[in-house]
Amino acid sequence: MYDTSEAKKIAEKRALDAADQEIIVKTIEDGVETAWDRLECQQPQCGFGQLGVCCNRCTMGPCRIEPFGKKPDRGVCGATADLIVARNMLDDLSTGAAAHSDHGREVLEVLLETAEGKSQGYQITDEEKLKSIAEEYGIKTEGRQKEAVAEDLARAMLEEYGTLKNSIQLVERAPEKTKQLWKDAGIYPRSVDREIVESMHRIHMGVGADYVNILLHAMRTSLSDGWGGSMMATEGSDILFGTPTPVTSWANLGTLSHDKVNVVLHGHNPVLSEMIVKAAEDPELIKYAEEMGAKGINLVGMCCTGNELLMRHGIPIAGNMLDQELAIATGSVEVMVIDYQCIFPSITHTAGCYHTKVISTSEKSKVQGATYKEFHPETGLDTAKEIVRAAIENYPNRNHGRVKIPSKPIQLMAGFSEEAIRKALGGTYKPLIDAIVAGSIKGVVGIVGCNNPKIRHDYGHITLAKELIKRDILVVETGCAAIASGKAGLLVPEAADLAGDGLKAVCNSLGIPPVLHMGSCVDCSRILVLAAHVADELGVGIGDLPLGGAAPEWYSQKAVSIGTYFVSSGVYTVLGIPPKIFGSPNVLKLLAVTLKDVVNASFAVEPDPVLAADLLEAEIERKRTALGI
Ligand code: XCC
Repeated sequence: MYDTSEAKKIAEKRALDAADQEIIVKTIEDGVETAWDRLECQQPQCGFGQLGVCCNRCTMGPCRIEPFGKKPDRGVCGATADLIVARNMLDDLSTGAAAHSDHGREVLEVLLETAEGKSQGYQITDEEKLKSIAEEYGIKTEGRQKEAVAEDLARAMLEEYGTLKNSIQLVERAPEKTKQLWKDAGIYPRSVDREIVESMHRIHMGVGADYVNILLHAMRTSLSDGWGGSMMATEGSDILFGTPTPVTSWANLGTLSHDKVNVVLHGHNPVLSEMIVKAAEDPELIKYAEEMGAKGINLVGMCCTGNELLMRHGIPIAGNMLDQELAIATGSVEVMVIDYQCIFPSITHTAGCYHTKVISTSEKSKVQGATYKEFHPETGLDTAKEIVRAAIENYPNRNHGRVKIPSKPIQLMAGFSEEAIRKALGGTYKPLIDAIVAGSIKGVVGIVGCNNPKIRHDYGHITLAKELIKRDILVVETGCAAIASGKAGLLVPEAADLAGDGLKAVCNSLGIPPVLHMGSCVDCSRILVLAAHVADELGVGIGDLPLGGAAPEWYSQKAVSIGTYFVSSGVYTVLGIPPKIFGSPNVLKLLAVTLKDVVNASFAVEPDPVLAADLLEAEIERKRTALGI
């Protein structure tokens, strides 16, 4: 057991944010295990695994390759380090692509059921977007009911998952030059499910034994995610729930309430949580909460479900990935609703230390110890009301003596969809392009991805974002990176004071923050669309633009897919956590060097965020010079 000053020192090492530190101290005092404790218990982590040279695919193994040039240099089947590393990477990437794309499929299924009049509580909110995407798909819109158009569109988009036409419609949004590069390299994506299934085939023993060929398929699979499954998740959600527009709200664990029923919405897919937002406005349920002694119902988001609700409704966001256990440890959460992805399997163990109930809602994502309330669109609103009722009924079980909630939530601005950014610029990207040409904005970097207890919570995101804006580089963000910036106060127009003179002047004239929150992780597709529009206006490929990407604290297979579709689309991307590829110098060289000749972008690994900013700035300068600006 630690005394309080020791606990504070530990908390400072673990997290950057003061509100997080306060609750980390509480976890230590309460004896509640967190990811940081589990990481310590895992030390030393397996070196073979970290280098990616461990193969556990078949029962001739598991095998591992000696990384320093000695024996064994092949697995039992004969696979080399190059092959093992490449197959492992394709496996990780395809898992991530599958997660994004399957989420997209579920959104489209709700769109279809809504169009057919079978869902409960849903409606088509953004008719303009419905119409414009339907037109992209060649669906007739004139004189037709929105439901009829939506039905055709949902079917056409669902068909993309296994389409026989060997192309995905939304991929057409990429600039001509970029698409030609993909065709020349043989990585033009053919369908969403096909690339993922083929990945599983290719990593079977005795199929692909050429690491280059395997990595090319990894690029194709990632493109089917970014320009396919993820983009469909974003667009389908916008049609159903509205395309985000700028909104102000609050972030950090201080968004939890002392006297209201706290419901935390955690995961990725907004289809159920959208109904919970409706349910929480039900006067009968609000009255019920008051009868149970609370002052109302307080919804807060977490991770990307939180981002979806923040972007569209301004629901406050309690935190990012490493905050999930901390939220529960405040002792104030009646219910944590989980859908899927990035939910610690131990979450019910954490909840068991307090009165919190975990309610799982997806058949794919059941968790032992959680209450399971299966979600179906036909009964979406009823299920949502049941969940809110369960939270209200748990309020009397809150032990107020064990509650600690940080006092100061931080204000933020979110809702910067691609459409909203374009509108803020006056309807065209010309002002942004002019600012880039004039050098007042040097370029744009997308900071995306997760938290990872291997790096001080939010330190990588915040240090990099501050460093870039100081250098007049506009930052756009999604996922846990964006939440980190919210907590750190970078998502408000006043944060422009931290930017260089050029960027500061642009932000002040538009009234926007220097770091723009563009949404959840599937909304990295919004960044692609933005890049495509700018490239089209200039008549170049995405790879020609002064853009960069970064994932300073990534942990997830989904981030492998995002990073790879960024690079494949032409965006140089710096990773703060080394990927599991260092056991193969050939794979490393291909990803960090050779790819530049193929797509004019590559990966880099740099754990120090200040040095990462140097790399990104140098690459932005390289592209500016090539453009003659
Ligand atoms: Fe998950 Fe999307 Fe990563 Fe955050 S950023 S830890 S993947 S919640 Ni998506």
